Amino acid sequence: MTRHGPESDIDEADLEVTSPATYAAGVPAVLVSLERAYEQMGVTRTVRTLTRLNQRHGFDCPGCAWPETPGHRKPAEFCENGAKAVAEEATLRTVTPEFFARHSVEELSTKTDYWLGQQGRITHPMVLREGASHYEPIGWDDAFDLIAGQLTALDSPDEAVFYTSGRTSNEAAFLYQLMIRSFGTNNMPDCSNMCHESSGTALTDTIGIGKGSVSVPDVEQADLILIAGQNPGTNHPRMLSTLEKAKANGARIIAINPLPEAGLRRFKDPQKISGVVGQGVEIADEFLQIRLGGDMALFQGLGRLLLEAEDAAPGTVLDRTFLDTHCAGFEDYETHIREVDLDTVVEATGLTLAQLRATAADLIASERTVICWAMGLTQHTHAVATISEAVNVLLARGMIGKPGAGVCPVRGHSNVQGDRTMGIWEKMPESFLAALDSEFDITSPRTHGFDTVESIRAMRDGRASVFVAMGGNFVSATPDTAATEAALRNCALTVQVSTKPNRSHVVHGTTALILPTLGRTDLDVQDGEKQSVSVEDSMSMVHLSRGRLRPVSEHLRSEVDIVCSLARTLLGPDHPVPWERFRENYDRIRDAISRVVPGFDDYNTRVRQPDGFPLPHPPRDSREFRTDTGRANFTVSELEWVRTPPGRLILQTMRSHDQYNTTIYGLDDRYRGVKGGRRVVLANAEDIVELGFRAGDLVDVVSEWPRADGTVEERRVEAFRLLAYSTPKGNAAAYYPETNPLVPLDHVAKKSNTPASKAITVRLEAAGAPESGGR
Ligand SMILES: Nc1nc2c(c(=O)[nH]1)N[C@H]1C(S)=C(S)[C@@H](COP(=O)(O)OP(=O)(O)OC[C@H]3O[C@@H](n4cnc5c(=O)[nH]c(N)nc54)[C@H](O)[C@@H]3O)O[C@H]1N2
Ligand SMILES: Nc1nc2c(c(=O)[nH]1)N[C@H]1C(S)=C(S)[C@@H](COP(=O)(O)OP(=O)(O)OC[C@H]3O[C@@H](n4cnc5c(=O)[nH]c(N)nc54)[C@H](O)[C@@H]3O)O[C@H]1N2
Ligand SMILES: [Mo]
Repeated sequence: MTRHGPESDIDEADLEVTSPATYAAGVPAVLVSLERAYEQMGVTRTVRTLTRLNQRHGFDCPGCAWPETPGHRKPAEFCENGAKAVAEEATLRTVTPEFFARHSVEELSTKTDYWLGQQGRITHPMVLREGASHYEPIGWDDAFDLIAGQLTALDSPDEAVFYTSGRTSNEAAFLYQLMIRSFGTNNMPDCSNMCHESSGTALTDTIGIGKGSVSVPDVEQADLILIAGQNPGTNHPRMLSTLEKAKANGARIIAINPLPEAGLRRFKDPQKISGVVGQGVEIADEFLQIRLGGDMALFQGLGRLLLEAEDAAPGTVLDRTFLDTHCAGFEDYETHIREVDLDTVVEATGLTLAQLRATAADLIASERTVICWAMGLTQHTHAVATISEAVNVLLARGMIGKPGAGVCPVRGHSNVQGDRTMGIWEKMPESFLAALDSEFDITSPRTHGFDTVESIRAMRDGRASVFVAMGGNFVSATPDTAATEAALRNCALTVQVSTKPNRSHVVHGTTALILPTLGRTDLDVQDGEKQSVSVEDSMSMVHLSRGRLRPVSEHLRSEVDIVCSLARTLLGPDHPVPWERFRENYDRIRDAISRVVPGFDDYNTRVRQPDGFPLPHPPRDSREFRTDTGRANFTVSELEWVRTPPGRLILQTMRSHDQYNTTIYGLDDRYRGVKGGRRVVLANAEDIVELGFRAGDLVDVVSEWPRADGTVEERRVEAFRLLAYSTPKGNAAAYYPETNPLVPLDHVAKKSNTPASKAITVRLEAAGAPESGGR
């Protein structure tokens, strides 16, 4: 089998393993953020950016989607990883036409995403012409002509695919989907397909809206907070401050995770003296070290224990008034959940009956419960059912639509939720399309488009041949790297609107374009006027973001500009949408949005209020549930969980502390004690011995995927260091994107089609055998 993908980052001699940290943030976090910032931006730019981060009149952090605390903001409302994200974007390093002249695409394709990203910001639009070995500069107008020419030559608009990553502003996203629908397709895959699609699907079916129902003050007031399948210390560090406040108010916090993540154990707020010298705060009161994919069983088991407690003390556990007034399907749920076998729950979760009973008791004692979750719940084949079971438990106790209680899917990209609100979705509802059509006098296509996995299949099979990406790194972020790379190479044209080089520039179609764009931190001036954009956070708050930094190159264009200019070329001068007027002044885009998207009335005025404004959320605001039954729906699902076949492990693919998705900041995972390398597999010490290895061994990881005909499809990554780590038996963990070659394209969540990246069946083989190509 041939080695796949770029060379390894690891210099083996550098890989160092220490015991995992027991606290998050604190002094090392401050030092790391300043160090990274100075290194990339220099002192002046560092001061200018970090003091503007998440401030009113400043820019929204391009890190995660956790909201700013409303009302008062600390002078430094950011975290270590937010500062790293900013440093990456505001870097003074540049990737110029000379860079592309020096390095052939073939050479660049041997580099890792880490190396590529570290080169800096792209300064000029670049083209790779058919058969050429190097990217060369191209004028903006020529680039738009090239794209428009290829798009209009297609037999059908449905042969084009338009991807969106989740940093794109509301204004750019709205115009982008408007251009795509005007062109005639709904092929709009986005990063959300790989992220919280399972949450959106489950929540829309159960409570009638695919967004979280709590605000920051709700979390702060909760009695009980369950945090399942989420690593906030690394991925949402500002959430720890909210949790710390909740704790100070008396909240009990239960972490549900196969790994003892540092941020969930102890948090030192670097902005408080106590955080510097003290021991920090124990965030989690209880840690349920659950087996991968065991959460559905957990919530079903908890449901059964709640019903039993209600039997023992009728009228004390279930919220009968809420059930009678607002819910549908409780009787079916009750019948089904009474049959749940607790022994199976114990086996599926790896938890003890005592832990289950204690958690049920906590749920019963709490008058205000919040359940938070992220990728540990959404990236499983039974993710939608799992999240629906979490909702069942909350509904039974009346925990939606009252202060201090509710569902809290914690979003990833800073505007991934806003992009959806703006219409970036392959299956927007008729109400949205009708409003769009009447505002602009266009006819949007009604057939659903391709999501991410479907897009890969379509390009692979030749059903789509032009790929345009508004941000992101499709090649590295999507599953089944070999299949995805083949799919993109199969395209006639691939176009990436990007800030920095990544693998999606060097794995390309016959012709390829890189269009360099402004980021959040950059000053955006159109026709002499400074422009602001807006974003929606994980809790449906919309606010303005304005960059201040002088762009590293005069050739960069804003995403809004790129969309408007391309649209004018593609759709012609007579198109009814006033593209040029939109480009000149983003207030005009917001005015149009206010007429199309519900909840945005008076957009331009309200978005200029100090904390922005909240979008309506019927369950949260008035216990109104716009589902098929007009009520909050209980869900009945047959229990599914993940079994480990003999001699195999179930592998989750996750983030280290030193990366932003496919952007790798460095090679250390400080909290987990892994330093100087990313090609590692963390496994239970007993498993390592039972599988015939020793900790420290170099292994190949081979995933196994059963074909319909009974044979097994294999995928392999080579030369990973095997490390003993605290995780349930039968489970293992490794970093994404390096392990994406292992994720089979068809291994997806039911209903949401999200790649099941947290449960891959693998076996380990000794590396180094000549035929395995290991090092
Ligand atoms: N610094 C930084 N911040 C980020 C990102 C980043 O890469 N870097 N990415 C952003 C994005 S797009 C997203 S979506 C979020 C991601 O935020 P997370 O969802 O926190 O990211 P992951 O690293 O995928 O971590 C998944 C967590 O779930 C646990 N887990 C895995 N499987 C299971 C399971 O079956 N059950 C349970 N209970 N737990 C499980 C893992 O051990 C891990 O703690 O972060 C956002 N913020
Ligand atoms: N195995 C596995 N796979 C996963 C996951 C996992 O947990 N495991 N997680 C999934 C998840 S949750 C997500 S969200 C996806 C992430 O998928 P993507 O969103 O596609 O990937 P990113 O790495 O966030 O994209 C980084 C690139 O975006 C560009 N960029 C940065 N800022 C801007 C900007 O302001 N504008 C523009 N136009 N471009 C910009 C830069 O060129 C950078 O290289 O990955 C998914 N893939
Ligand atoms: Mo994400």
